[in-house]
Amino acid sequence: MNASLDVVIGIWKGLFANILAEPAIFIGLIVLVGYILMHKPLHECFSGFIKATVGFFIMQVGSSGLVSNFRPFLVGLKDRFDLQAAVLDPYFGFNAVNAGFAKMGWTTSLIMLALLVAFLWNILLVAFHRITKVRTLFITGHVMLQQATTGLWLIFIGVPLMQNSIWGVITCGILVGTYWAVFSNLTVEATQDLTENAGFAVGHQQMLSVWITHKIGARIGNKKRSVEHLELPGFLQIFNDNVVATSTLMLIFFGAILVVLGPDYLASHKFYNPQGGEWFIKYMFKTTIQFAVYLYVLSAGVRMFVAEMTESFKGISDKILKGSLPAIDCAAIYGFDAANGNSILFGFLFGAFGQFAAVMGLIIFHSPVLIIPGFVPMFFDNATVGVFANHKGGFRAVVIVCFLSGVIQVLGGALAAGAFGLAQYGGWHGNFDWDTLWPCIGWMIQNFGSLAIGAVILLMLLIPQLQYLFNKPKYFASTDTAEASN
Ligand code: ASC
Repeated sequence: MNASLDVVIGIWKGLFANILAEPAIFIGLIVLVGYILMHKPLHECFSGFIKATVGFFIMQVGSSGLVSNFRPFLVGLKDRFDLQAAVLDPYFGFNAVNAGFAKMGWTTSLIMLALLVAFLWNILLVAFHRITKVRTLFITGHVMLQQATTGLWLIFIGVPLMQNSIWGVITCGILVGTYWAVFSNLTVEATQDLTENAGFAVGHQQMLSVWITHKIGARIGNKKRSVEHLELPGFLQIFNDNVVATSTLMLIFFGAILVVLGPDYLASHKFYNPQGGEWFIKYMFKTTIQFAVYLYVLSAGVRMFVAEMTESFKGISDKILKGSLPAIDCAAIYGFDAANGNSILFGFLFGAFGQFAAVMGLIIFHSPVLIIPGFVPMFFDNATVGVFANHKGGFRAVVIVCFLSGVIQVLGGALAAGAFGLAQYGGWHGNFDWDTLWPCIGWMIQNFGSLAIGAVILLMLLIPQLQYLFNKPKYFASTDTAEASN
C-alpha cells in the first residue's frame, strides 16, 4: 500500500480511537459546539460539555456492565455442553471476520478505511439533504466499526475482483454509509414521537425493527393497555416497580442458567469462589440482581446527557447541518420508557423466549448451523423495540413484536452465519438488521456481484425520497427539538 494512504489511515485511526470510538467525548464535543453556536456564555458551554460527557460515560457503565456480566453466561452454555455453535453477538461476529481476514491474508486496516469512507459519505448525504432527504448522521462509533467490518467481509467474499482492494473499500464505504444514513433516518419519526422531540434518532443495529414496530405497533396492540397500566392483582403490584420486577425476573431467568451451568463450571471459570467460602445461593442472588443495578445506572446516565444534547443540538441543526439530527446508541431511548424500565424488561424477556424457541427449532430440524444466543442482540435489540412497541401498542405489542424479533434473529442469524462462512470462526454479527436486511444484501452480492451493490445503494437511497413524498409538510419539521417546537 502506498505511503500517503498509510498516513491517511494513521490519522484516521487516531481520530477514530480518540473521538469517534469514544462517543461520550464525541457527544460532549457536539454539545460544546452546539452551545458555542448558540452564543451561550463560556462557563455554560463548559458545563454542558462536562454533563453530556459524564452522562454518556455513566450510560456506558450501565450498558457495558450488563454486557460484561451477563454475556459470559449465555456463551458458557456453548462450552458447558461442548457445542459447535456460532454465537449471535456483534463482538463475536467482529472477531470471526478478523479471523477470516487473517486466514485469507487480507489487510485488516482496510476496515478502518472503509469506515472513514462510510462516515464521510454519510456527512455528504446529510449536507445535501435538500436532494437526498437524509436528516441523520450516524455517530455510534463502536457499532460503526462492527458494521464496516461485516460489510467489508460480505463484499470481499461476494466479489472476488474487489478482494483486498481499494475499490472494495470504497464500495463498502458507500454501501455501509448509505445504510447508516438511510436507516437511522428511518427512525426519526419513531424516536421523536417516543421522546417528544428530544432531538435524536437511533443509530444502532435494529433500525429496521424500530421502524416496523412504530408502523405496526398500534395495529397489533392497544396503547391503553400499556405496560405501565397493567392491572396487577394483589401482591403482584410490587412488580410495577422496575427494580423489584427486574431483580425478581432475572433471579429466575439467569438463576436458571447459572444452575444449568453448575457450580463446578462457574468455579472453574473463576466466576464463583467456593474456596473462599462463598455460598452458591448468595452468588446467584448477588450476580443476577446486578441486572437491576446496571439498568438503573444506565437510565440515570441517559437522562443526564440527553438533557444537554437536546438543548444544544439546536445550535448545530440551525447553523451547520440544517434540519439534521445525531443518530446515537439505542440505549439513549431507555430513559423514555413510560413504564419506567418495565417495557425494557419485558422486551428482553419475550425476545429471549423467541430466541430460545428458535434454537429449539434448529435442534429439532437438525440445522447444519447451531446458534447460541448472544447477550447484546438479545437484550439491546429487544429491549429497544420493546419500548417502542409499548409506546404504540402496549403490553400485547411488546409480547408479539419481541417474541417474533427473537425468532427472526436466530433463524436469520443461522442462515447468515452459514451462508457467509463465519460459523466456522464462531460467530455472526447477530443484531436484528444483520439477521434480516444484511443477509439479503449479502445474498444479492454473492449471486449478482457488484451490480447488486449498485442496485442496493440506489434502492436504499430511494427510501428517504419516499418518506419525504408521503410526509412533505412535516418531514424536516420533525427534526425540530423540544425547545424549537414549543
Ligand atoms: C451493541 C454493541 C454494544 C451495545 C451497546 C448498547 O450493539 O456493540 O456494545 O449494543 O451499544 O448500549
